[in-house]
Amino acid sequence: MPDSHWPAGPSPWIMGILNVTPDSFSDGGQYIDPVHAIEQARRMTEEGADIIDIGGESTRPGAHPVPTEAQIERVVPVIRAIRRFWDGPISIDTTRAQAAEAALDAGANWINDISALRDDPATAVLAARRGCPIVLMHMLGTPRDMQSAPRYDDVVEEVCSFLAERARAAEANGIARDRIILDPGIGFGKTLEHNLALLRHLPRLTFLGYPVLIGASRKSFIGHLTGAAVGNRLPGSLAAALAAVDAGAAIVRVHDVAATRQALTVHAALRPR
Ligand code: HH2
Repeated sequence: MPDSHWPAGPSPWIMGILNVTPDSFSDGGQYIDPVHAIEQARRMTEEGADIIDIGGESTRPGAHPVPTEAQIERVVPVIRAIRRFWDGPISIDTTRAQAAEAALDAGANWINDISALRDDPATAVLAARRGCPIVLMHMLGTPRDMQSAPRYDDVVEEVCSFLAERARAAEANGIARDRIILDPGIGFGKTLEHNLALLRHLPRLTFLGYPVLIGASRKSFIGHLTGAAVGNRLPGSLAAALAAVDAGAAIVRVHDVAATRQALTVHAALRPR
């Protein structure tokens, strides 16, 4: 029987980003008005998004936390409106259980927790109770301080061990193994070299046996490699998405859905059969 929590088609899946925030790093303020947010969600579903990821709090380097109530006020009306025209997966990007629960009650059915259940232990209980897919992401520090000289002895090994441990903790809290998605957290407490190592060695993460999500879209490492400003990083974002899919990523989290869909379609057609 099809499970309505997952997209209908096979992976790789495109997760379209909807930041209902005034200050996100690449589209801050564009969708803080619910009318614009709902239009953008509709556009992304028409362009081929498999999942919509809605956040009411920016996690860009240096960002301050947004009170849970404010997150709820931003995302709930938008989720309700999307549910009137779309029945695919809607993910709530939050680390707070109360915001996640309000979003699930409004019609969301995934949780995207960039703290991997460390920020609010109640999120694990909620995810277990609701049986929803949950993204566990690696981050060193917090958005406020994560980019101040991040250090690892072996970034790939440390990120994989951390995520394996968080997946075990999730399962110990009653979250089913087949609901867990892992994400190395590109740009979250990582230098250019750390991000590149994680992307180059992605099979070491997919080897753990969970679906892997990669969020590389428009991120700073593309600017560091190419000099492109944040609004001009689509080519680099597409290259990163294709490389991630080649390395086994099941989900790419992107701002530019139509372009990513086209790139993935051609890329899939060209793969040796
Ligand atoms: N990246 C961002 C936010 N949430 N969630 C997951 N699972 N993986 C990511 O890589 C990820 C994420 C940051 O990007 P964006 O949403 O565009 O910006 P902001 O946090 O400034 O709203």
